[in-house]
Amino acid sequence: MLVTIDTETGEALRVAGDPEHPVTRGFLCGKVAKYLDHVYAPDRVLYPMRRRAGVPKGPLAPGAQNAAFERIGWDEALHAIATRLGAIARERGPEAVLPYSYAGTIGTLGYGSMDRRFFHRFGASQLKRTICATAGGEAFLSVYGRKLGTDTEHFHHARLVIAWGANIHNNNIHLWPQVEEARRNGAWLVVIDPYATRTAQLADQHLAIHPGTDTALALGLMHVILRDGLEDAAWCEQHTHGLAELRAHVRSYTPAMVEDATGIAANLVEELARAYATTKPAVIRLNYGVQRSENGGAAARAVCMLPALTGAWQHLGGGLQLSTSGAFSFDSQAVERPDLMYASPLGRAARTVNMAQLGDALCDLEKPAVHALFVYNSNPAVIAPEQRKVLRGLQRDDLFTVVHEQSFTDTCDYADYVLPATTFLEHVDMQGAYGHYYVQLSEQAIAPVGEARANVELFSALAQHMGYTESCFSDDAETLIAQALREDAAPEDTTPGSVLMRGITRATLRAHGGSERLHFPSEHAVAPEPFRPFSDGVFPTPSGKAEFFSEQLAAQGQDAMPTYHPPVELRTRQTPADAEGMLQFLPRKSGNFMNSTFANHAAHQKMQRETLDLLELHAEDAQVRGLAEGDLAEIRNERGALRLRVRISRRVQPGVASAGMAWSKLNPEGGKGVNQLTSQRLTDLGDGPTFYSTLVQVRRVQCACEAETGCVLCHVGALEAGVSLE
Ligand SMILES: Nc1nc2c(c(=O)[nH]1)N[C@H]1C(S)=C(S)[C@@H](COP(=O)(O)OP(=O)(O)OC[C@H]3O[C@@H](n4cnc5c(=O)[nH]c(N)nc54)[C@H](O)[C@@H]3O)O[C@H]1N2
Ligand SMILES: Nc1nc2c(c(=O)[nH]1)N[C@H]1C(S)=C(S)[C@@H](COP(=O)(O)OP(=O)(O)OC[C@H]3O[C@@H](n4cnc5c(=O)[nH]c(N)nc54)[C@H](O)[C@@H]3O)O[C@H]1N2
Ligand SMILES: [Mo]
Repeated sequence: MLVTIDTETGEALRVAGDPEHPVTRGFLCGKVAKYLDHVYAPDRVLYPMRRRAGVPKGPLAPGAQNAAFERIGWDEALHAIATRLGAIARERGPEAVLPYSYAGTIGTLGYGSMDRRFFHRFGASQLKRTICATAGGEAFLSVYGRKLGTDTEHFHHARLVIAWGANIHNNNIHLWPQVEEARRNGAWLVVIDPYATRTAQLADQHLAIHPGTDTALALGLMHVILRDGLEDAAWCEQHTHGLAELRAHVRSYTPAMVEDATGIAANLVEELARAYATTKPAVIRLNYGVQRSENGGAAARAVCMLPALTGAWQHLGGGLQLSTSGAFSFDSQAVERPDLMYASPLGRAARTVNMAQLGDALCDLEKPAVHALFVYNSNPAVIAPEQRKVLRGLQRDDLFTVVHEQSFTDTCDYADYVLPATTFLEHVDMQGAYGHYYVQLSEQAIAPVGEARANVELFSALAQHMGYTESCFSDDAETLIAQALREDAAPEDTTPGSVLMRGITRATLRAHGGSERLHFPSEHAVAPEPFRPFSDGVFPTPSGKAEFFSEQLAAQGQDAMPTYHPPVELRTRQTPADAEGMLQFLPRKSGNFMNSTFANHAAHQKMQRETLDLLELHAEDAQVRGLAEGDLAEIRNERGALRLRVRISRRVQPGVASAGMAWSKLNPEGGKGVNQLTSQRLTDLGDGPTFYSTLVQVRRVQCACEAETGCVLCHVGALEAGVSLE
């Protein structure tokens, strides 16, 4: 990204894509093109703020934060926070403190560096960061051993592109020009998604699969491929493990069985299998949508196996991309210093708490209970599953909550202290990637807005207030970057994984304008440029081959081969023709927000207006419930409830309803979002969340004063009080 600065005021005037960058190629996605709306937002957190005495925790109307919080100085804030954390550690043990962070920034330093050092040294509970990608990640690793994927820059070579649970046009826009180029050269684009995303609408074919049934489809494709002898037998023989077992395993996954499970017609399953196995190069863009359901690990695993069966990795532009993150090997031990846990008062590795079960952690955890929550890079009041329980936890009077933020988010509404964070324009950081193969250095472009401080500075300063004397707490961002890059390592250093980044330093990055391609030298196991991951048939798995059959997973009590289990939600589903029947709910990301980020900006809301605060329902499901376009519907299950206006939509299939993520406090009901409905159940692999395995009831609700005001607010609270709405 290029930032234009006003040389007189030092303010950023404009942001634009870098035309020199081979992946972004001069354009930004719609939401980031408006990034300055975020940097200079009227509700930007500018100063440290302390909750005023007596003001209860809970949703604040936009702009009301000054009534609830008072401005204080940084020193005062840090002193008070350090004192309180210290007292909690003494009284309850340091594990009573829980950090909560995710990917507000994916800068190497901002995501995890000084913060980790701080919490390790403190002895705080460790956060298991599962909220996004662990099920798919484990699935991929079980088959291939390392997260590498088809290079984004090579997708244009493909002649068949399958977007599998991947909303490329919304969520991964910089891949789109590659897909378009491939199509101009005759490629066919197939989208497998229960929802007719923009990507699906623009595709050559959309297979609207029933949610949570991808395992059956992937195994069915393998059934046809093996039945018809379309696998790459020589490649499989040499480079895969467990083909005989797989052959026997997929025998029952006939196209008819697959049709029954997935809703995709048997002849389309046959066609896709043949096209996939015979078109070269064929590439799958698997994204994380597939693994956000209870059997998402098995599903992702089965999909990942397809290119091993057809040998698609051999062809430039063929293969599969889930993530490229395994190519980056920053020195996380040096940057995060997990060894500091042994210097903490705890003197051992602290317990881990799964971030996908924050509600349970705040409400049920004992020995010790969580008494302090330190939030940064995340908005858990919105993005974590089972929102009602999360909010019940955040509301606890005896929970001390600190939030380091750029915007006054829903989570800030529950904080005792809110601290101002810089945006990535205001600090230096370094990025790896999960969609391409460049290491990037992002320079500081403008001075911090207000009194904002970067994550590194915050935790460094807090460490001083805690009295930590280790010199690592004084490292600045430049030093941390040098450590992450192993600038001091000997040239012959061959630490596993460090090979692709050898020779990349701050100096070389800066000489390359901040973005440098990983080095794919020919003398190493990974193939030389043009980089075709796994084309050499070398896999860092237990068998050294791509694994259809995993002894390792079997030893952990998992299925040795991915097996289709109908989702619990699906098993209990009644016929959609029944007004009381349950619908499968897809609480999806919004194309113009970044998870919940940007949801507070008018320009972003305007771009999102097609689905913002709307429930998308198929006409059949609406009709049996007496719902028409614009009606107020209540979506509920045993975990929570939410009211949204109905949008009759052909984007969803019968039996499926969809709504998007946004800031909950901006919802007309105030403080409720789509995660009211989601559960803390974890995925089969990787202990991830199961957002897309959610069953709901939908019914019409009448608002007594509707004629006058169209108000939904008059019923807020009625639900909780058990008052009938009719
Ligand atoms: N605009 C925008 N871009 C983003 C984000 C954002 O919030 N907004 N978030 C970023 C983040 S954090 C991530 S992890 C990536 C994620 O990128 P994606 O994985 O593309 O994201 P999702 O939208 O979660 O899921 C993709 C699709 O999976 C579909 N899906 C749901 N259930 C199933 C199923 O059972 N089977 C199949 N086949 N498909 C299913 C959904 O309808 C959705 O369209 O995007 C990143 N990019
Ligand atoms: N229903 C449903 N829930 C979901 C998902 C879904 O698809 N559906 N997606 C899940 C996924 S894939 C993900 S990754 C998670 C994302 O969950 P989060 O990582 O919590 O994502 P955001 O909502 O973007 O919140 C990030 C916050 O970090 C702040 N921030 C940005 N940069 C910095 C910084 O440098 N320092 C500090 N201190 N703060 C910063 C931003 O202002 C923002 O408020 O949500 C998950 N939740
Ligand atoms: Mo994510």
